[in-house]
Amino acid sequence: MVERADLIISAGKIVTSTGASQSPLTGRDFGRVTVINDGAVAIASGKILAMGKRDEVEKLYPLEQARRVIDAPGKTVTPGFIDPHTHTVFGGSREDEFALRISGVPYLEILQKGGGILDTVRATRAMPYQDLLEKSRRHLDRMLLGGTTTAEIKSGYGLDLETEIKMLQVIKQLDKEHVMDLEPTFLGAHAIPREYRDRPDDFLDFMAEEVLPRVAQAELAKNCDIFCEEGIFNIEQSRRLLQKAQELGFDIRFHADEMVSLGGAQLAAELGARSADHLLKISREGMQAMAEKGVVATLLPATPFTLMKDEYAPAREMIEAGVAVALASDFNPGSCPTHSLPLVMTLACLQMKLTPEEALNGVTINAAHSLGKAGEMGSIEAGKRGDLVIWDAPNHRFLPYHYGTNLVDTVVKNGRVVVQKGKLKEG
Ligand code: IZC
Ligand code: ZN
Repeated sequence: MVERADLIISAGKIVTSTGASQSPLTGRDFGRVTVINDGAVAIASGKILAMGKRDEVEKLYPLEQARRVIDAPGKTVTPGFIDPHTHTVFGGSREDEFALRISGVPYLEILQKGGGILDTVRATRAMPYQDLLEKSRRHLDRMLLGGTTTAEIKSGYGLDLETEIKMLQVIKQLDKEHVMDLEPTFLGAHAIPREYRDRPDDFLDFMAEEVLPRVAQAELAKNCDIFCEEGIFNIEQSRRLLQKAQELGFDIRFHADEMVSLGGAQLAAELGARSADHLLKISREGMQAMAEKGVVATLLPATPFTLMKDEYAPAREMIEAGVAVALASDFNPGSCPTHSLPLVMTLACLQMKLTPEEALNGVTINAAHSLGKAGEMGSIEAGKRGDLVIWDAPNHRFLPYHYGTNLVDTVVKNGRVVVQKGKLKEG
């Protein structure tokens, strides 16, 4: 019996990784994509039934039987983009800090003086639940309009029990209400709040012994993160919190070796973390350790761009060393206020010398691996979720090349058209 498709999309080009759902793409394979000219994708019950040449797909799933057909000649279809590192839930905004940084004040100095993250902590603590929910929903809408169909979101602007839980509840509610899939991460150890300024170890004990178990018990987060950085939390403190999190069943992913080479990459390998993120200052040993243990390096090039750095993560060296590289936005109100993964692709190409194919795999299949979700998303293959983007672009290289303009035409999430002609579809 011929199964009926709910949706058939045909397009000038379909571009996706194939056969990489078991383990992330590394080395030369990281630059490989399958390009199908005059291709089609058939979707039913939210899942991909088939992808291939248009005539072959249409033979299996006749057009006249499909509930809906979208024909996009001259356009390019990719998997829905996946953003595996964001801080999307927060109160307030920090454009004054932006101006300060332009005048030469460093990011960490602003934080040490009680601004930066601590400024957002004040605003997030003060913001009622419903307002925080609506503000975060608007950010998700903007991500979706830019082609992001799944995002990880961290807590970390509460730094107290009540507000950390409030943030995680917002993420949980948005995961239910918003069309995007959301992956919650507990980042209670994001900074040291003023009330613990001279007692960082007491703060860490509080997070590890009181807050973390409550989060686990309420099943409010799947992952645990920490800002492992000079002047924030050191390697010993990070190991202590992350080990405790593992005992409680959390997956580990954390901010590592961003500004100072502390050995965060080695710690990620030692603990068997799913991902270590940023890594501008990763050492050779760190790369080898991560490659051996299969820890994904989630790189965030829009952050050094925003912080006006001359240095980016040594992506080419990591790829040569066999490390799996994924890309993410780091969307947050301070060090990276962009929602745009296409912009991240551009920066990955221009500043870290990724090829456009590597950049595409970085925001799709390897991003899915960074979240442990590659079995269900990250490529256009039968059985995976029907998460696709139709780009107003003649090919995939156009995406990082033609930057600063939103090229999204249509977004399909779980088989449903949710963005049409660049606009959100209501309801
Ligand atoms: O709000 O500045 N780096 N955390 C670690 C951030 C940047 C977010 C922020
Ligand atoms: Zn971050």
